[in-house]
Amino acid sequence: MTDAPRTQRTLVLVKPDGVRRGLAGEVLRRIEAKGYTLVAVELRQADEALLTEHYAEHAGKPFLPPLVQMMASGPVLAIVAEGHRVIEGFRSLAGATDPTLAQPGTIRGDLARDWGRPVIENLVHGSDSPQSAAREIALWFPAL
Ligand code: DAT
Ligand code: MG
Repeated sequence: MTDAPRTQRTLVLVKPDGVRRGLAGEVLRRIEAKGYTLVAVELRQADEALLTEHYAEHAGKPFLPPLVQMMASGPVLAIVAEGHRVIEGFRSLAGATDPTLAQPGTIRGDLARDWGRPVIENLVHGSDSPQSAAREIALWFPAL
């Protein structure tokens, strides 16, 4: 099974909370089980500069400093996945940002919860548009 030629790529991150809890493999499993292709997979310790750039859209928001701190608290599994409509497809697999409200059946709905900390810990990041995906893939995997 292969995709039509004009396919799409997205950046997925298993955040440090997911890696710490041993859920990196479960996220990869769900991406593969859905039928998307893995293009790159790398365990990485991100620094503040990369994370501030990654979350540039959230500059000035009160949750940005704790978010960057949490994202730098341990390694992340950085993934590029490919397939027709994979950007919205992975967002759908991930579920809503707030893990308390994320639907059961989604990664966040099944596996994440709100711990009452300053930043929401919700296991995964997924690019939210073709523009974000291109920017984020260039940032995390400049060789691609
Ligand atoms: P998403 O990761 O669903 O694209 P986002 O881009 O709006 O969500 O926010 C990035 C991350 O920041 C999100 O995954 C969890 C955290 N976050 C978002 N809104 C928050 C808030 N109001 N308080 C605390 N953390 C928040
Ligand atoms: Mg986002």
